[in-house]
Amino acid sequence: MAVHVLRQTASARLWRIKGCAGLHRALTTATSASNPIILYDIKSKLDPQAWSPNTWKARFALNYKRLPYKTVWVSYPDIAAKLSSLGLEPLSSGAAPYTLPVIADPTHSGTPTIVRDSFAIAQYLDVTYPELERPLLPAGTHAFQALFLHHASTRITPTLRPLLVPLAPAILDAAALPYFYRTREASFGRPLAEVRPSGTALEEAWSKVEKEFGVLDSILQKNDVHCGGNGGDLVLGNRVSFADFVLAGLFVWMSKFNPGEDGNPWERIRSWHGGRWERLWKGCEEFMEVK
Ligand SMILES: N[C@@H](CCC(=O)N[C@@H](CS)C(=O)NCC(=O)O)C(=O)O
Repeated sequence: MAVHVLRQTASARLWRIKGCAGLHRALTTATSASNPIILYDIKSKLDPQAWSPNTWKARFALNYKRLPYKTVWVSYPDIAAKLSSLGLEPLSSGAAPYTLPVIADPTHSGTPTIVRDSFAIAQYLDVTYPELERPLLPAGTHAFQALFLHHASTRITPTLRPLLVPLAPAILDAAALPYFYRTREASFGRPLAEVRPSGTALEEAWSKVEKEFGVLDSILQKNDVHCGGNGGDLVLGNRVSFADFVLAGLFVWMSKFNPGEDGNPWERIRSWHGGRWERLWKGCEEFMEVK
């Protein structure tokens, strides 16, 4: 079970998951409609702006818990400075040392609690607001939820990245573009214009995506009644959890692009596997508000 570690800086209390020594309640929060949680999300030209799959996981979590929050939009090149000003240090590894989502939860001391990373945010919200009785990580499923996130991040997202990342400049704010091209070209090792396949290679790339969703479909079929499951369309069957938001975050991300040659990515996949993904989207639809 997660432990919250609070480190006080001049501007913030920082909440971190560390080890598994026991369950702690976070400090008393002062969140209210007039003093909401702040969700830092990545700016875009869209209306509403929300598009990033990772920050959507945190937005789904806040909406599901019906917590008051408001979004502060940050352009890619400003993320590092914004998070440093909140007292966060760079992540020790990875190409992007500062990432969103991050939330700032008001406390009675006036110093907000800062939480980074979507899974840590889900843990924090469950620990801090148990009275809401809407767990993102229902008891007994913590390791499963982490495994599900790991599976999606290592098997599904990598098949989508070459198809979707090159489309992002079309929806980003102008200030983000030089940063986005520089960092993404470094990560792919070639110009972004050369990353997205076309022609038969494009269809092959989509086949890889379909194959990975097929693996997940066969796993989720274990929830069917004839397999002894409860028969629902969500990852835990008939109960919403963080794992659904991992997938729904990817679906919302896919829905934001219109590449032309191969159509809207979400429109392409929504009917795959007997409409499973469409049904999962519907199960999460009531938590898609952008505040
Ligand atoms: N594991 C993290 C991943 C967060 C992440 O990679 N966020 C991306 C946006 S989707 C980001 O902020 N990147 C900043 C950058 O590329 O500079 C989470 O789920 O919170």
